[in-house]
Amino acid sequence: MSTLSITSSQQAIETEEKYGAHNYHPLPVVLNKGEGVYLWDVEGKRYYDFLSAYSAVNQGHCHPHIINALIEQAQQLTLTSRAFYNDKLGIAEKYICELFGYDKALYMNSGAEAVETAIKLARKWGYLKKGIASHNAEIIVVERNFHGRTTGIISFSTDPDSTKGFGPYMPGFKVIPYNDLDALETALKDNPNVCGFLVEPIQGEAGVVVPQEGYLAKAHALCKEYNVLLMADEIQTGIARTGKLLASYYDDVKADILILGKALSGGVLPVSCVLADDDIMLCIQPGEHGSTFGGNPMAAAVAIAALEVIKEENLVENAYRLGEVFRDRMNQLMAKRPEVVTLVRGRGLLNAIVIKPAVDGRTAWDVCVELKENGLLAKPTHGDIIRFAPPLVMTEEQLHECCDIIERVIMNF
Ligand code: IF1
Repeated sequence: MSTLSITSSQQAIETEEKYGAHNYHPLPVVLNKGEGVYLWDVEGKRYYDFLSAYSAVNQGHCHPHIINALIEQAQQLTLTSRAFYNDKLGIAEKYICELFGYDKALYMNSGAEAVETAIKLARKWGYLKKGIASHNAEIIVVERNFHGRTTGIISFSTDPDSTKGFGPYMPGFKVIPYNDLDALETALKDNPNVCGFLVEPIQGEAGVVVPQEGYLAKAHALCKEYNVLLMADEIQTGIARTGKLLASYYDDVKADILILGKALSGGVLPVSCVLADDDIMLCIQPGEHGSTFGGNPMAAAVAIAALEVIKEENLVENAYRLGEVFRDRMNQLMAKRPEVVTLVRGRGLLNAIVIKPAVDGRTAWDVCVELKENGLLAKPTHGDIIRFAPPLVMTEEQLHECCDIIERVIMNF
């Protein structure tokens, strides 16, 4: 049987339509090359990437330092499982612990796996250290959360598309409003069985929702008061995306459990990680948790290289500075077309604009299709919100060129 070769975008779309699950509705573009801030489609057209694979490609597509680390390790040793040691995992654990200031790291693969790991860790700590009665641990989460798509994680989602038809749901979660400290205090005061508060410092999927100044710091103080672990999901907001190494740093918060993923590998392969200090992390003992590929030598080598790029190319500072330039341009655009752009929000290079549907029914999706026609790739979320998240390696000149494209499309919308 000959292996199919894709020679046109249409052919690729038809092939996926016929042989692939229909669990996504992609923008009609078929990509076959990425480099830095650019993507190319099968026909050779070049685009600016303004999604970065949902902030997994902060370092830019196919970053040479990361790719070289992958190639070198792939030719040496790819996988041992954790049944044996390998000579890369310890280095990657030390590197990430020292970078973020924790005693221990537990590497997994997908972000959802890391969130599930954090849930198990918080529950175990609740039973062993807080004295919660077995099977009674509760974790507080917030409305419009997004932490992944496993049956456990969707159990506490408030998005019908994520939950409908996938029950029964895992118990042990309480949903409160985001950015509401009174609701958090009430939930903590009412329930001695709470072991954790799982939250995104900025809500990504909800549409880049930035909480009030000091929200995370005050939430952490409440968690401390009630002996509850703050579990920060920085899978999308971490690794320099928001103009700080972690979005938590806007509030000078060091979460009790830190959850990373996506750009931890620069988009090269799935690498995620849970960090915590010994009194929490050592609640999980040998044989109680794991994964075949978790912490494999390639993931270890790639994670180190991906984090080195963030530091060596000053991507935190670049994201902070270009984020201000971008929001300034978008606010100017909103002033010109307030009947189209009704909101601009974000931090660093994690931003979003809200699009008012046109009288003829055209929506944010149609804006994104038009942006694609003009050489910029972005995707709407929740119908009217367009998330803009370019790779953090973008130059100011490239950013202005992208803003010119967005402005041209919005002015003609
Ligand atoms: C999809 C959303 C973004 C995440 C946070 C955990 C995970 C994610 C804060 C799980 C993953 C991805 C999943 C992907 C699209 C994308 C997404 F639209 F789904 F919600 F970015 F906002 N915590 N987000 O953002 O990590 O298991 O995917 O590695 O499922 O469509 P994962």
